[in-house]
Amino acid sequence: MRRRIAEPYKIKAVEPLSMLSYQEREEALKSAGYNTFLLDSKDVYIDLLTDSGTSAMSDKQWGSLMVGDEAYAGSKSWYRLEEAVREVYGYKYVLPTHQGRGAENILSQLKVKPGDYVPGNMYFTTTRAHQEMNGGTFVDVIIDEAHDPQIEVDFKGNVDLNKLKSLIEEVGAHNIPYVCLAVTVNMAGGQPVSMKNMKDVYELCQHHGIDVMYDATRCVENAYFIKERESGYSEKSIKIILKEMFSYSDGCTMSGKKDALVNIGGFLAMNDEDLYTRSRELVVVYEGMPTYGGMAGRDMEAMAQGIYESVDDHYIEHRIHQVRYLGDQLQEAGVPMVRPIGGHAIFLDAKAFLSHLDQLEFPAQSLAAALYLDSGVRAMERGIVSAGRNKDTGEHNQPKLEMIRLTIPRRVYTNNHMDVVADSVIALYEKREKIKGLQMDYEPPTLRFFNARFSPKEVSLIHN
Ligand code: PLI
Repeated sequence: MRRRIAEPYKIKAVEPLSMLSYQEREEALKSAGYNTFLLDSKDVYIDLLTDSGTSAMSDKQWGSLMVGDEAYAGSKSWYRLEEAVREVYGYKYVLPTHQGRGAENILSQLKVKPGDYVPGNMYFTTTRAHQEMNGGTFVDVIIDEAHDPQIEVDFKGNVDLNKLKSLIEEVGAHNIPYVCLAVTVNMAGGQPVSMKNMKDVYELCQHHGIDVMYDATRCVENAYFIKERESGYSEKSIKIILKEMFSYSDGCTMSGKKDALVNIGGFLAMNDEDLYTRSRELVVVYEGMPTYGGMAGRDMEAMAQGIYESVDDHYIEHRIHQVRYLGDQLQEAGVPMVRPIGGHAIFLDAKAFLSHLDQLEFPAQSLAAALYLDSGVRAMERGIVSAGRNKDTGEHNQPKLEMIRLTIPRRVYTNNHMDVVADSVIALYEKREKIKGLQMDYEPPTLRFFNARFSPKEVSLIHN
């Protein structure tokens, strides 16, 4: 008999949820222009917009806030955070930043120059933006399978070594400041990279004198997939696996808002002393003193504690299994989604779900709106709206992947909440042809997905 995995914590403080009626949700959706980014949190029942900064802190983390040292310089809390990063991640030098993109800014400014190429296993929006703002060109070197939602591959986040080798041959190693390796890959559906692939990438890069910098944002989730799927790791602890992962890199950027179990914070870490010295100078310009970097002392205390808790084997086992618990129910009901199920979210394939809609009727936006209307669950559009317009032609970019992301915050919801989400998605899938398309009434010039407004193309979004 398969044994179930329950939450490895009990609940000490509760936060009541809003439970609006269908009519109230209809009103809220209308005033938000059918865009889930514009909904007020007070109108949302189960919030799966993002796993970023939405984690629940533990009693120890809340307790640690009281011992936060708010000194402007040389805060004790900074030294505790530095020690936690050194111990768990293994890098020699650490600098605090207000969140992940703060670290990306400093790294890109120091390493990327005009004409450079930055290979990566798919991109993340802010990471690529910083590389491009410094004159670099991002080059996707992820395996082809990552772009196909249906192909089942254990390590769909892996780098295709042949793509990387060809790029090095084509542009020369001196034009590649570093390889940016994300563990796991958010935009591919939270897909992991294997230890072997990390090692191979590192060896190839060392041979050519190219640095490997990880985007470590969801590194603990990646470590769990290695434990589960890669031979030789099933008996090893997450802490040991993580240390080995980082040994195949020269540094990392980190958004503490995900795997470090805090609501704000990040860091930049590296082994090279010269890069550290130069980064310290930019931290002062953009983030604050190198002993707080945009965080309050109490934030640093909470992150130090969160880093230790994140490598607890029971915590991460439940985390991955909770995402899978939701995904498995949807998969059994035949709901189309990115496979295999990744670490932090379920990505529904809105193109297949609402196959009667044209991509120009915004299927993912419509599905996210319909889900909110049906049950108050908030998801995020990752399709044609997020992809924006072509700079030259002004036409909509029509991405292959038209998805909504059901992102599971860490330690926040129980499996009963996952059941409610599954019931709603399945109910919508059963009456999918009744869900109609949207038209865009207001389109902001940049990052339109945040503020765009829509309305149903027909009388109502769902024809009940
Ligand atoms: O939001 P930041 O600045 O702390 O982190 C930026 C960032 C970097 N890398 C990756 C892989 C991310 O997923 C990421 C932020 N992700 C957000 C906000 C998300 O909703 O997925």
